[in-house]
Amino acid sequence: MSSKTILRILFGSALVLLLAACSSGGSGASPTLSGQTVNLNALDTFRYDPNTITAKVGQPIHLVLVNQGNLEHSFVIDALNVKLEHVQGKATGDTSFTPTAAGTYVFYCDTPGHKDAGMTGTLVVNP
Ligand SMILES: [Cu+2]
Repeated sequence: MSSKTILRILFGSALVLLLAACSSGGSGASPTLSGQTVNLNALDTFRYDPNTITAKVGQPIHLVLVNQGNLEHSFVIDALNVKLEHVQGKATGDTSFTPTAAGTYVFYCDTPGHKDAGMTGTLVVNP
């Protein structure tokens, strides 16, 4: 093995270690909360069931949208950049997100006309 090769190997593993250190280092402060899975039914009557979700700041939410109808539905929270679109009739889609600030957030279906027809709900994030 030439010394050049050894150097290359050393440099390579240093880089890997650096990357590992970067990706495992979180931003710190927030306590680790166990996540919750929320099953939300989307209905062709332009309703979600349930239409209220309760969570805590820093608690990961795994949202499962179960489309019980035949129309395409979606789940969008603009303020949290959550967008789960094009869930076809009788299909299921899912997304995960973690609210970082307490508050009340509106979620809605962005299939044209559905929000106006009342397809909205509320996510309550407690401190
Ligand atoms: Cu919809």
